[in-house]
Amino acid sequence: MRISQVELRELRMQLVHPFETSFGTTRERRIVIVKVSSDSHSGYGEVTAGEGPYYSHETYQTAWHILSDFVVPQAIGKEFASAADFAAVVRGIRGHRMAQAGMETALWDLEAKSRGLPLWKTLGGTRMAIECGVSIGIQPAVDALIAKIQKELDSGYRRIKIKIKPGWDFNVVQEVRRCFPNISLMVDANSAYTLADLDLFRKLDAFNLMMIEQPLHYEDMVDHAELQRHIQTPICLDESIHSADDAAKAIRIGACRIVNIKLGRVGGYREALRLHDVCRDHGIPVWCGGMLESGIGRAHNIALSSLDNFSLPGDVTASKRYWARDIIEPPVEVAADGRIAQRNDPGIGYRVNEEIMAEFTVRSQVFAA
Ligand code: OSB
Ligand code: MG
Repeated sequence: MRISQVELRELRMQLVHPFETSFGTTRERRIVIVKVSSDSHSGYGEVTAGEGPYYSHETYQTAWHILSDFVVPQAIGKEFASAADFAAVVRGIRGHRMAQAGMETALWDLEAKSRGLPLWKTLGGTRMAIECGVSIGIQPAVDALIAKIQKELDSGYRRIKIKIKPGWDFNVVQEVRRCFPNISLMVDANSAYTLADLDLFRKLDAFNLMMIEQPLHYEDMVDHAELQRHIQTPICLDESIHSADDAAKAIRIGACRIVNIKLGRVGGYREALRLHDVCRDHGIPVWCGGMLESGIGRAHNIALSSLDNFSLPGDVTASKRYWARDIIEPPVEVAADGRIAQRNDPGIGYRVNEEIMAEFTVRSQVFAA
């Protein structure tokens, strides 16, 4: 496939509910969408960078800069035998993985559509339906959190993840466990703690959590290994893992027992597949993280989650939890058993509604070969 055209769009989309983590609150998303076209087909990708440099150094604006000034010029007009060859073309670009992933994932969609196959099958996936959990942000009060958890359990979700931060941790988890003694429960700290908080994590061992996600610094592995030696609850790394090589090292030093995989954080499918395989080979289960994506990013997460080592429920949920109107058709739906079924249409398997996308677009640019 030869890339004849690339279109970048910046969307502005209002979340149905604000989402609060230890690094801040998001009410409105700015989302960069990448559409790559050959002479016969088009593929779509989503940049998962945030509005500000808080989850990672990237923002939607740095991604626009890196894509429009470097990634697109280096890839346009080129012939790709496979989307896996994209990495070699942009090899010189250091970091900015979310920007790169926007384009890389679009190429995978394009490749699958060119072959007339669903993307999940192109990736080698085997899971026809994926298990879903929810990530619940920090709430104004504990009773609001308890009510939200009940609502998500009633919808069928199979695992509850709650965000924690200093001041919203032990007491909250204790109360949630009191109300829901048997649910699959985990916490995500988004790097809000240090080894000085060891006592807190020791105390959390009492609550039979599935895992504690990214408790310590966003670039650290050494302190996480130290923490893991002192607690029973498995540590799951998110922010600290950018590649298969990172994961191999984290596993070698005992910094985690579970890994969260996000396409954007690792630069796209090629690295996500390698990361998946490294974890599988070491007996480390993985699950698919979420970044408050629109339907396009959501569809990619569903395809990725079809791989065999995605054996834990991911943060991949229904469109309506985030959006009054999504940009794909049909919207992502979760069955009463808490699963999302893979679709068998070519590529990401959902139709992108260009008209709705145009309504949300605040900036666009077309690049022709
Ligand atoms: O750490 O997993 C995270 C959202 C934005 C940035 C980081 C994270 C999250 C989530 C939400 O937890 C996952 C989702 O529902 O999309
Ligand atoms: Mg996380």
